Amino acid sequence: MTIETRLGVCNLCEAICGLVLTIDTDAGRVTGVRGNPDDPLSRGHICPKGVSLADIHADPDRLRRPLRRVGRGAEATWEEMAWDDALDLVADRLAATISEHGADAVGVYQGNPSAHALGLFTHGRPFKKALGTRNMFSASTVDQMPHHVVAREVFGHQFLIPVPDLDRTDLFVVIGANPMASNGSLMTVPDFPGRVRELRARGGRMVVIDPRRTETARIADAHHFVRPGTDAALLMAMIQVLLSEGLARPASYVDGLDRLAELAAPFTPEVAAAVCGIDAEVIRELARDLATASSSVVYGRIGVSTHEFGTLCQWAIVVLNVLTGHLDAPGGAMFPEPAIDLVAHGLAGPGTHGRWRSRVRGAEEVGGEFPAVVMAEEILTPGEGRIRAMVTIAGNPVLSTPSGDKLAEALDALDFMAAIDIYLNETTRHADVILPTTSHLERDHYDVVFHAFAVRNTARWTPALFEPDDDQRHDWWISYQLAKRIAERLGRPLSPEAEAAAAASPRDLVAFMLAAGGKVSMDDLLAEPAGVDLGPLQPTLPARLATPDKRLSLVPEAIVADLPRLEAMLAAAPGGEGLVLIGRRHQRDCNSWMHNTDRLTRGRPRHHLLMHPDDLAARGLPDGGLVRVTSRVGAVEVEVSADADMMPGVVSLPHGFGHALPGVRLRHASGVPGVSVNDLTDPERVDPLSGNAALTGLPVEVVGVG
Ligand SMILES: Nc1nc2c(c(=O)[nH]1)N[C@H]1C(S)=C(S)[C@@H](COP(=O)(O)OP(=O)(O)OC[C@H]3O[C@@H](n4cnc5c(=O)[nH]c(N)nc54)[C@H](O)[C@@H]3O)O[C@H]1N2
Ligand SMILES: Nc1nc2c(c(=O)[nH]1)N[C@H]1C(S)=C(S)[C@@H](COP(=O)(O)OP(=O)(O)OC[C@H]3O[C@@H](n4cnc5c(=O)[nH]c(N)nc54)[C@H](O)[C@@H]3O)O[C@H]1N2
Ligand code: SF4
Ligand SMILES: [Mo]
Repeated sequence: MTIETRLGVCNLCEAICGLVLTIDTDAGRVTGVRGNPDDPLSRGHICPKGVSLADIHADPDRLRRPLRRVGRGAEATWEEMAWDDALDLVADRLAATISEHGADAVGVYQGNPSAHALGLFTHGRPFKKALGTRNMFSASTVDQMPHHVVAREVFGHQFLIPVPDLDRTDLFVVIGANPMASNGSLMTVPDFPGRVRELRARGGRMVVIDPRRTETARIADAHHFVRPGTDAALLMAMIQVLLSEGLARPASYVDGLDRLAELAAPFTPEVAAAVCGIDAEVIRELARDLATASSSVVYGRIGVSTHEFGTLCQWAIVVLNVLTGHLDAPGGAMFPEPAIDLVAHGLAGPGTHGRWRSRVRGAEEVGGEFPAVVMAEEILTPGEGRIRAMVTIAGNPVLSTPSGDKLAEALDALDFMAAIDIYLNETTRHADVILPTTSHLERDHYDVVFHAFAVRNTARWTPALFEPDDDQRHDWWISYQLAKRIAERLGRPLSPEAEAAAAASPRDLVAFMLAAGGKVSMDDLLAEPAGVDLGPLQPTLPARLATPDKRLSLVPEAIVADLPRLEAMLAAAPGGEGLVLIGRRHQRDCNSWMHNTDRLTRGRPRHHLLMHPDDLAARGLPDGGLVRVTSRVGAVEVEVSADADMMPGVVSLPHGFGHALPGVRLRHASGVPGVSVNDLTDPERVDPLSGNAALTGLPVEVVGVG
């Protein structure tokens, strides 16, 4: 047995931890995984998921060769195919669909791991271009689309998103995020627990606003329960306090203060308190603390993005950081300067909105895509322009998008479906062909996406640890092959330039983009495999603003036009008797997949509905009993657990469960497949400005079963 030590990377979540792996090179097996203490960003951090990269690598259920489905549903069987045959079949069917029904008859859904896989990032475009469809969807509209809308409207570019300068802040206010479980999002922050310890050691404070006393709330200096869905009122009230008390000190390049004061005036702390459940005095104090701390930053994530007022919330968060004077200042909200800067190099456009509308409900295009919530209706509603073929790329929308059960039915109504995925699961089982990519330890990695959201500027190149088998293929090669074969069939072959770019390896493209950035070269990265430290975040405004006049408007019309809807919500005063449902994440879950590794699934089941003991008692429900949870669109039966950490009136189910489907080969160590919360979430509930699904704050009823 030859044991070698090599450096690797975990790209399962946004923390992008550097790893040290020991490998039995004869057996092609990982014998140990730990955090790399020399990594300038992750500093030795690792979580249980990082260790389980070894399980994914060894998993016999991970797909390595293309599969073709024979039969449907419970009767389906799967046959392996040769790559050429599989690629030709997919290209034939997609090209035929386009020729017969037009480009929009093909829909594409890109899932979360597309943002984490270098090859899908570097080579995704030619494939999508070859298809030419407007029916693009992604996990972004069940996640972070409000951030992009706000970035585009306020900073002039959809990817200019400031992150908390966590390592230097004195006051960190977390609204609707649980980085102790998630390891941070739109805030690449490996070792969140260690960084919070340091924050507190230097006398700083963390305040959490969340309808659940989360793992993050438990280590905070203060936690306030907020009624789900009402944060926009809370945030507006904090803005109102800063402006009415003369505490605002925005930078000289900021416009719109007077208009903002007018708009914020009705949202007094008393008005907000009545709906959000946080005392008016607490709201005032928090606003004052933000303004008077030597540095402070407000940060909000899934709990205020997947929200009926997602864009208003993310806008108000930016506005608060501007008003306190801590946007673009050390310890505030700052813009990372990645070695590959998609914004500076024009590699990504500034963002678009409303160029076209979806066929059935007329939802606006945002950033080149439609809301994921319209997928099922676009497949099922007859007529010109119906989606007849789908491609999913590293996504599991049956479990991750609203009314996933209905989407599953819709997928069966397609003429053809292909999935680029490493597992047979709830979504890919509907595909006619599954094209599996090499997986995490078998491919090179540079994090083009998440260095751009990191709390420290670093860069790192990580070569593949294992050679793939002869019959495996990289994601970028698959994308390129599909692009080429479809383009040929449609009689418009790729141009020589496009062909050259698409045929270049991700490594070549990274080297090229690094050279364009001029901060660090591929050679520098090869010489320092643990990662190159480019230092703490630096002020970059107004130079880096992408607005035409290099000024920042606090009151973009496209966003403030939504304030009357917020006022209407306040007037309707939610918060009656009914229960509302929120989600949750656990450190050992990874959205909807990885529930087949023993390491991550053993121990207490994590899929239960959590409910405050008083709410259980009021309904005469026993702790641990089976309950039926019903929403406007669906119902699930699941065990309920009493949990005093829940805000009364609020219940919680995690997403990504509900694997009990015929034909899906999953080994559940816990033996419990759980239920899918997205059989309850409602595709009609969206944040209208971004098209993002409003997953949180869903009205539900809970009754006992049996
Ligand atoms: N109710 C509710 N729903 C939610 C959320 C919530 O908080 N509550 N969160 C939302 C969020 S933030 C997100 S990002 C979405 C995620 O939604 P999705 O991206 O649709 O779902 P994932 O569970 O991430 O599915 C990832 C898929 O990619 C495959 N995969 C994994 N690694 C690779 C790879 O390297 N290459 C390829 N080709 N495939 C790979 C897996 O097998 C799996 O099929 O879910 C959203 N849904
Ligand atoms: N272990 C693990 N890590 C992950 C993931 C995973 O599935 N598992 N997924 C990754 C992905 S794709 C993402 S996008 C990130 C997400 O990262 P986070 O946003 O940090 O993750 P969540 O745990 O969903 O945190 C959302 C919080 O919002 C709260 N909340 C719900 N509704 C409301 C509301 O109306 N108002 C307020 N103020 N709070 C509310 C919830 O109680 C919850 O604590 O995590 C990433 N990291
Ligand atoms: S926090 Fe865990 S899952 Fe996220 S990158 Fe680090 S090891 Fe991987
Ligand atoms: Mo996400």
